[in-house]
Amino acid sequence: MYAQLVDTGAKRLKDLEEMSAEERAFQERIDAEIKIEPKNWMPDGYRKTLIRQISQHAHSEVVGMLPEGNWLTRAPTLKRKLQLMAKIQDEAGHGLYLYSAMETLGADRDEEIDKLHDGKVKYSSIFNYPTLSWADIGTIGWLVDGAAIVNQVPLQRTSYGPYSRAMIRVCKEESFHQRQGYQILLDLMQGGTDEQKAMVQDSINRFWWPVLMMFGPSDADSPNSAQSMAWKIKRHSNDELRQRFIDQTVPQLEFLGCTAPDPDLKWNEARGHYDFGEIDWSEFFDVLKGNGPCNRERIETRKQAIDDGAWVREAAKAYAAKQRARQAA
Ligand code: FAQ
Repeated sequence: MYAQLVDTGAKRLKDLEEMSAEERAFQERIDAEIKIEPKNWMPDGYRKTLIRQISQHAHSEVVGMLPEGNWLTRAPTLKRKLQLMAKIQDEAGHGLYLYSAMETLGADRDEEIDKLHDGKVKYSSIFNYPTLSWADIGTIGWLVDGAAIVNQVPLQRTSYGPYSRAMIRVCKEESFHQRQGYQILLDLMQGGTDEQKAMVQDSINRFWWPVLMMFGPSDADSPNSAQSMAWKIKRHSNDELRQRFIDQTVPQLEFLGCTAPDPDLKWNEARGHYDFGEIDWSEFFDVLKGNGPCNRERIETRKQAIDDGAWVREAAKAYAAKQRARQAA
């Protein structure tokens, strides 16, 4: 089993015999599907990879509140506003579970957030695109949360216990997000004016390709995948999950009565999957470098939120100090 992983990995991974006793016990535990817990011994690389992935994931949840937050004051009805508010609050909660899971690995939350604000670490590329119409709120719920679900369902079985348990809870909430997004689009497509239907199609046209990029670079260009899969942090490759998402999503797209901006998208009977066109990876890497339409605005908004919230943190600290003094007296 382990030998197979070694052979398929892009990086040369060690054989069991080459490992120290600690490393071997660790890998055997992973191979036996026993979760790694915070107090267990783990290789430095495993810890670093998890801190990288979980912190990026947490930052994505938090920055991901901004595109939808843009429409809170303009939601078309009170019901839609409440649903959107609940969804955005869920994303804040996901960020908190994930930062907590990251802290169990010895990382410091404030330091990791500083790295985000200094542009030293990444968050999901998708949140650097603007939300130009109300239909974008439906599209984000349906496609962005939909892609997040496809990526996160296997992460429920990731090898690190706290991350896996956080994902179980997150996935339940993401399902509601996906459905509320799809419902927004269905209502617009089934009961809307021609203008509203055009707004939905325009939104799908803008989000389709960036959503496919969410799964990360193609397998040949994914430096972390081989090791992360050997450690069972990732359970499937980026391309496998991208294909799964497309296969699941196209029937929903057809039911809506919309199309994807991809002339090569078609069912391939022999493969049992949809074929799709070339992704423009230069756009993806450009967004990662900070040159997407909203990168600068997103980070500035997050920094401003930290500054604006300083008085809350100070008040909470003063209150806690007072409580401690009372208890000590
Ligand atoms: N954006 O070697 P790989 C959500 C980076 S869902 C930016 O393949 P890996 C819910 C990658 O970090 C979104 N960077 O890397 C929501 C690496 O750079 P590094 C968050 C990306 O880690 C919905 C480099 O490219 N979900 O927030 C992206 O093995 C609506 C090479 O890539 C997660 O984070 C990208 N799309 O695989 C919230 C899921 N893709 O660090 C609000 C957990 C790749 O070496 C509203 N993460 N990169 O400098 C994962 O599953 C993995 O980290 C992948 C990337 C699959 C994203």
